[in-house]
Amino acid sequence: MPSSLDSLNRWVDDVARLTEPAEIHWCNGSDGESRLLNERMLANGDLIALNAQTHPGCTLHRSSPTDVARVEHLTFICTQNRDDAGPNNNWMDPVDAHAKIDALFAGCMRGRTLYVIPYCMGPIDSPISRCGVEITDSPYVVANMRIMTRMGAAALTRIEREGKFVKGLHSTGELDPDKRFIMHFPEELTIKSIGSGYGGNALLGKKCHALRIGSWQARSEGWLAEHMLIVGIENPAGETRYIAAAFPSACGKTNLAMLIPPEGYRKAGWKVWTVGDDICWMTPGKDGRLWAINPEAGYFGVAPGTDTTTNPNALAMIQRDTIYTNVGVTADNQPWWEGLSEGEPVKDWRGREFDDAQGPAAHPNARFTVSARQCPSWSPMAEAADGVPISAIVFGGRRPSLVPLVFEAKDWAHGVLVGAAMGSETTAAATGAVGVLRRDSMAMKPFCGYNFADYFAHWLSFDQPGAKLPKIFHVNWFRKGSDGKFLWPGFGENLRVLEWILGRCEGTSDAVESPVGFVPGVNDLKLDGLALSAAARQELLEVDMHGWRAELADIARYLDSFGSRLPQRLKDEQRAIAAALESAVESTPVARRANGG
Ligand code: OXD
Ligand code: MN
Repeated sequence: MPSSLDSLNRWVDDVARLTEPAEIHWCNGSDGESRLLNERMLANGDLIALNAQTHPGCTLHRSSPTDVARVEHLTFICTQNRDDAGPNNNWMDPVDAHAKIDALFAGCMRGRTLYVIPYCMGPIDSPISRCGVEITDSPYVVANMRIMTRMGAAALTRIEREGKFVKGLHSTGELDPDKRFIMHFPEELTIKSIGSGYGGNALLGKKCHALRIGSWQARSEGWLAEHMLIVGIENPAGETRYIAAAFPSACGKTNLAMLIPPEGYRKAGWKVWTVGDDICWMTPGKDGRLWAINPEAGYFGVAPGTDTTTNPNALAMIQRDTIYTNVGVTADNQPWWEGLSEGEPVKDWRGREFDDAQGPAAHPNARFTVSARQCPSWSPMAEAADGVPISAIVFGGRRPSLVPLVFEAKDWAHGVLVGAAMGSETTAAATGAVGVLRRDSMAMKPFCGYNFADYFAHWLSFDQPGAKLPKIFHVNWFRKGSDGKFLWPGFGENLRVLEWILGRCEGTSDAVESPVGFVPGVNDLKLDGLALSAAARQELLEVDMHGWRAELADIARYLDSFGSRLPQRLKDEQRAIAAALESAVESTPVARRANGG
C-alpha cells in the first residue's frame, strides 16, 4: 500500500531533478540540526554573531540591499479563471506561470543543499492547524522557519497521517530583482518563490501559506484566515476576553499584541496576554462563537521603533536567541536601530561605517525573528488545540484625519463593510511609495489569495442563525491635530480603548449613535491621568459628516471596482450609510456627544 508520504517523496524527487542540488537534507527540527546549520552560516557569513554577553544566542543577517521587503508587484495568484484571483491580485495563467518560474528554478540549486522543511501552522494537535512542506536552498530560511512554525519530525508525522499538505518551493536564486517571482497556485495548494530571501517572500509558511493559500482553503472549508493579532485582556476579576485585530503591515500590531497596561490599570489588576501578532485563523465553534488560533510559533517583527517606551515586552524578548535582519550594530557589537534609546551605531544595516548622511543605521523594515514563548506576555492559550473564543474584531489603519479613535459597527454586515472599506497610509513593509492612502480591505490587500468580492461574500456568510459572532470595531491611533502631531498617545494607553470595546461586548459601556456607527461620548472612555486637552478629546471622537459623506462616496467607487461579483448586501450597507449621512449633513455638522461632551 502506498504510504501517504509517497506524494511528498515524489515531489521532492521532481524538485531535485529540476533544481539539481548537491545534497538533500530533511529537517527534523532538532537542537543539534539547528546548531550545525548556525555554525555553517556563521562560517560562511550568512549570519554574524552579535555580542554574546548582552545578546546570548543572537545573530545578524544582512540581506542583499535590493531584497529587504515584500514585492507586491512580483507576487501572483495563478488561478485557471482570472476572475477568481480578482482585481486585488496580480494574475498569471497557471500553465504560463509554472513554465516561467520553472525555467528560473532549473539548475538553481547546483552546489547547494536542498532542505526539506515539514511544518505545521498552528498547535501540532489542533484541528484548526494545517500542514505544509517548504523546500528551500536557504539555511537562513530553515533557521527562521524553525522559530516561526512547528517544524520537523512532529509535523512530518501529522502530514503522514493526513496525507494533505501545502507545497512550497523556494530558492534564493540569483537574488536578482528581475528574476524574482512569488507565485501561488491555490487550486494546487502550491507556492513557488524565487529570487528573494526576505521573510515575507521566503518563509513560505507565513504570508504565502497562512494567508494567501490559507484564505483560499478557509473559504472552501468554512473558516477565516486573517491578517490579525490575537490578544487576551484579563480584567481585575480574572476574566480574560480575546480580541482579534487587523492592521496593515507596520501599523503596530506587534505593539498592540504585547501592550503593557498603563500604571493605574496594572495596579487595578489588568493583564494583557499575547496569543499572536500577525495571523489569526478563526473557525465557528459548536457554541456559535468564532474560535481562533495563531498559526505561527514566533514573531517576525519590525525592529525600528521598538524600545522601552513603545514595546518593553518585545525589547525584553529579543535580548537572547533572536535572529536580527538588517539592523545596525554598535561598537561593542550589539544590535541597534532607530528608536532604540540606548547605544549608538557604528555600522549600518549594509555593514558600512555608519554615516547618517547615507540614511538610517537600520533598514526601516529591519526585523527580528524570535520564539513567541520568549515574550513576557506570552499566553499559554497560544497552544490550546481549540483556540480562544473571540469577543471582538477590530479593524484599523493609519488615518491622519477623519476617522475617529474608535467606533463600533452596528451589526456584522456593517462590520464587514467597515473592514472592506479600511484605508491606510502605506509603510516600508513593502517596496513602493510610503505614506500614500490606499484601501486595504481587512488589511488583506497584499494577502488575500482570491477575489476580494468573493472574500467579502465569505465574511458575510458567517452571519447565520445561531451564530454568536464577535462585535466589530474600527480604531485609529494615528489621527493628527492641526499641528501635524498625533492626537492620541497610543501604545499602552490603547488599553483604554480596548476596555471600552470589551464593555460594549458585555453591554457595560455607553456610546452615541452616529451614521457611521457607535462612537464613545467623551465621558465613555476612561481618560483619567492622560495629558489630553478637552479639544483633543473632542477631535478624537468627532464624526465630521461632510468628510464622511466624501469618504462614503470614495468607498462606493472602491466597491464598484469589484464589478458584478460584489455582494449586493455590501452595496446596500454602503447606500444605507451614505443616505443616513445625507440626512445628517442637512441637520447637524457633527455627531451629538453623550453627557454633554
Ligand atoms: C509582515 C507584513 O511582515 O505584514 O507581517 O509585512
Ligand atoms: Mn503582517
